[in-house]
Amino acid sequence: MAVSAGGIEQALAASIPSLARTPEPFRVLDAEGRCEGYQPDLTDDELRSMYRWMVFGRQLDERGLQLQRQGRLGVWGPMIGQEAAQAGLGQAMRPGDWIFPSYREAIALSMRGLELTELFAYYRGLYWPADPFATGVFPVQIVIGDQALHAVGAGIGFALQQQRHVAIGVVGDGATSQGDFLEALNFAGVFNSQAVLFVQNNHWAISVPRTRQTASETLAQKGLAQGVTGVLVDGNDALAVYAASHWAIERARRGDGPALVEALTYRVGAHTTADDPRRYQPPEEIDEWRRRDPLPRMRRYLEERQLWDEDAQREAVREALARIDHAVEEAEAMPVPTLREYVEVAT
Ligand SMILES: Cc1ncc(C[n+]2csc(CCOP(=O)(O)OP(=O)(O)O)c2C)c(N)n1
Repeated sequence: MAVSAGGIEQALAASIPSLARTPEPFRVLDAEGRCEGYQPDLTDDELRSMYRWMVFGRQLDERGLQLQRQGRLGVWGPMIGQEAAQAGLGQAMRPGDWIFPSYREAIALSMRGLELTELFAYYRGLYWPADPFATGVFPVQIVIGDQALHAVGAGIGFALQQQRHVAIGVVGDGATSQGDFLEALNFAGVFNSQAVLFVQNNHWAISVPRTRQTASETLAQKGLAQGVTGVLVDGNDALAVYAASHWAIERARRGDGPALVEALTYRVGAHTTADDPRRYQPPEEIDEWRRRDPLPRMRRYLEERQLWDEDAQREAVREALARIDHAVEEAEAMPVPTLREYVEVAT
């Protein structure tokens, strides 16, 4: 049954007080992709576009791994299994918002306007050619958790300048144990930063499982002690992630406070191409999460609403591969910069 636009967010807002405190995440789609009661506040085109980005991410991962194995990329950090978390977040951001990412957010960054050529150039060991002020996409952060500080600082800047933009810092579960992340949360609360910290809880920080990472029952509740609203959401449910992110981002934009969104998902692939997860990840755990694959879940929802079919799927894959091939070609044609050029870019 279709309910009024924004129905999901009303339901979400009603459950906010408990969402950081219980281990039960906010969810819109059931495991079969059925929508439980309300329809999202998104047009048919937006829904299709979100899913196309998820398909793009899946193709990009496959190609990224191949390119690294062929020696054409230095490293690749797969995001397989985390596509819904990223597409939901990317869809909720607006032009003028800034994103401070880790190394596992290619879908969200592409949705915000980062050219894939620029990402490939970076992973080929060139510099970061993208202008963050043109797209709002800041360079990939390798130092775990630092980007939380940058996002919160930018969010304080937006507030001071009375600009209605929001800064989003994206980190993994492991990053939430870092001092930088916890200090960022504290500053966010004290200075009412127009920031949202978005945690992709993929259950592993390389070989350290979530259970050994922190005794906190949820990561979202880490915000509560700092006066930062926490929201726990099913990260494999693109519609729920969109609703939670949109709610948090629009609230921060109004100056009503920062938020910490925890998207519960799973790292189905390796940490990076330099890792062998077979040495530590239980195969039955991977199998269990493979069954919760966010792509078929979203696809079934779209098919049920007659917004998707086999032809659309074929076209989405074709479009993704064309985009990727074009970017590979462009990145491989980029000259290796001289030392002087490196220094000029860095300063
Ligand atoms: C300050 C710091 N310490 C350690 C590392 C090495 N390192 C790289 S990735 C990683 C795990 C991060 O896990 P998580 O935050 O959960 O993100 P994920 O890789 O799972 O997306 C670590 C410890 C680093 N890059 N920076």
